[in-house]
Amino acid sequence: MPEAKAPLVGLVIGSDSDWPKVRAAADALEEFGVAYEVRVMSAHRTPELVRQYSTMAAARGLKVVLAAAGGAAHLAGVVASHTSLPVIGIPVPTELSGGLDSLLSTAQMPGDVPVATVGVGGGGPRNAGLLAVEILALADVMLQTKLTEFKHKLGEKVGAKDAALQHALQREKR
Ligand code: RP5
Repeated sequence: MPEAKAPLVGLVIGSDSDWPKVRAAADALEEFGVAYEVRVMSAHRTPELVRQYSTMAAARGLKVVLAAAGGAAHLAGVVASHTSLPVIGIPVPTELSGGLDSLLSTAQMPGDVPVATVGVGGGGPRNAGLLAVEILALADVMLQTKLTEFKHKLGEKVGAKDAALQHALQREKR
């Protein structure tokens, strides 16, 4: 059996209930072959664990931390308070205005403690994974090449959609 690669990205989630809502972040990392780990820990329920994990993250070889939480979502901010690694916050949708609480509590950090926050729901979690890939690609030529191909394919997909729409519109006119 091949040895598992050491994780470069840590994805921490406030609860196991967050996993289905944010696993697109992990899927994006998989797509680019980036090694990652997923851990459940809570800024409120297990504050000491969050402190230990964040403090040790860089020494363990992690390069980026993704932190997903919902409601009073302090997880990303607390992680960022204990590490100088880039932290990407993923606000998890809730019943309060679709997750406005999560969005604001993740994004509205005070100065000096940055958390790069992605959108709540929709493409947000996937973008968090992709942003982590882009950060890693700064020092990884293989990842840069994969990202270039990825962007190229995006362009092709949009081009195909445009062509299909033009075709459909022409048919409607006939
Ligand atoms: C937050 O509380 C978690 O990130 C989750 O979004 C929310 C609810 O957690 P559970 O009660 O489902 O464990 O800390």
